[in-house]
Order: sequence, then structure tokens, then C-alpha cells
Amino acid sequence: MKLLGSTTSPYVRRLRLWLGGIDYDFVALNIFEGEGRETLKRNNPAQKVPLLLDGEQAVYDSRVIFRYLSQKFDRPALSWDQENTLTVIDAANDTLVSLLLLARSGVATDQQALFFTLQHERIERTLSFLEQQVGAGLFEQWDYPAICLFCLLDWVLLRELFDFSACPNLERFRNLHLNQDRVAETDPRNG
Ligand SMILES: N[C@@H](CCC(=O)N[C@@H](CS)C(=O)NCC(=O)O)C(=O)O
Repeated sequence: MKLLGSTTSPYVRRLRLWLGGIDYDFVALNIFEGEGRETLKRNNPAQKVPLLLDGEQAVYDSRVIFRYLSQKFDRPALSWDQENTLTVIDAANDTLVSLLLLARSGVATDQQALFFTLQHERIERTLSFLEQQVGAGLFEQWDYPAICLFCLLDWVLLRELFDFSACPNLERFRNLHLNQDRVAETDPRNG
């Protein structure tokens, strides 16, 4: 079984953190150029990572990969509330990835235009919702939603995309989990 992805992607890292005790190979790709991009294009028409190859079966998208592996290894499915939490985490993450790519493409993302207003509003809303949920004690277990939240927050800090001074619970949550299994070895700052 092979998990293909970039070392910086929070969607890839969540699976690498969760996949303890399961035998697989991690294949690190540069998804934007060269051989890594060719491998991505050959294996996933959606051209996104993560991507799982299990024998002849390819599986795209971290949520679907999580579901596939949960079934394969007889691990519990997420509850509907956990699914909703994951949707909020993914909404924040997708929006921040899009804004980062736009900024890297030379687009001013602070302009007064409907598209940007909607994205900034979504980031504020999703992160303040997650701040409240952490404060209410809903992320006490180191389970898949908590792993996904950690990966989002650590990636946001890496990319310097958000000022966490208004979200002390999120900052505390991220710092609390720095010593969890595989967090250091999957940290893109460590090469
Ligand atoms: N919904 C997808 C999102 C994955 C995603 O956005 N991956 C980014 C890397 S962080 C990617 O592959 N981007 C390539 C592109 O946008 O061209 C998932 O959960 O796997």
C-alpha cells in the first residue's frame, strides 16, 4: 500500500499521523513540477494529494481514504457530528489553500470583491467555531478530527496565514499535541 503526497500538505499529514501501526510506504511528491507532477497526473485525474494506491485500487481524497482504510482495518467510522466538524476543518483548510495559491499567483487577496469577502468571512467563522469547540472540551481525544485540526493549525502557522492571538484555545491545542506520535517526523520544518 502506498500513500502519495507532499510533505507540506495538511491533508496528507493527517493520514500519516493517523496511520500508526499500519504498514505502508509514503511516497513524497513535488506536486507542482517535474517527475512528482507527472506521477500525480498519471495517478489522479483530480490532480490533488493525498492519493492512496492499494494494489490495483486507487483512492482519492483524504476523507475517502480515511473511510477506505477504516473499513479495511476495521476501525470505527466517524459519527455525524465528527463528520460535520471535519467539514468545518476542511472548509477552513480549502479556503486557506486557495488564498495561498492566489497570493503566490500574484493576486491581491485583500481586495474588496465578493469572492474574497466570502473567503475571509469563512476563515473567520470556521476558526472561531473551532476555537469555541476546543474551549468547550470537544477535542479532548487525540482522534481523527483532533489530528485533522492539529494539521490545519500547524500548517497555518508554518505558512503564517492567520494571527492566533484571538484564538488562544486553538494555539494551546496545537502546542499541547506537539509531542504526539509521528508529529515530529512528519513536521515539514524538519525536512
Ligand atoms: N479535499 C481534498 C483536498 C486535498 C488538497 O487540496 N490537496 C492540495 C495540497 S494541500 C493539492 O493537492 N493541491 C494541488 C492543486 O490544487 O493543484 C482532500 O481532503 O484530500
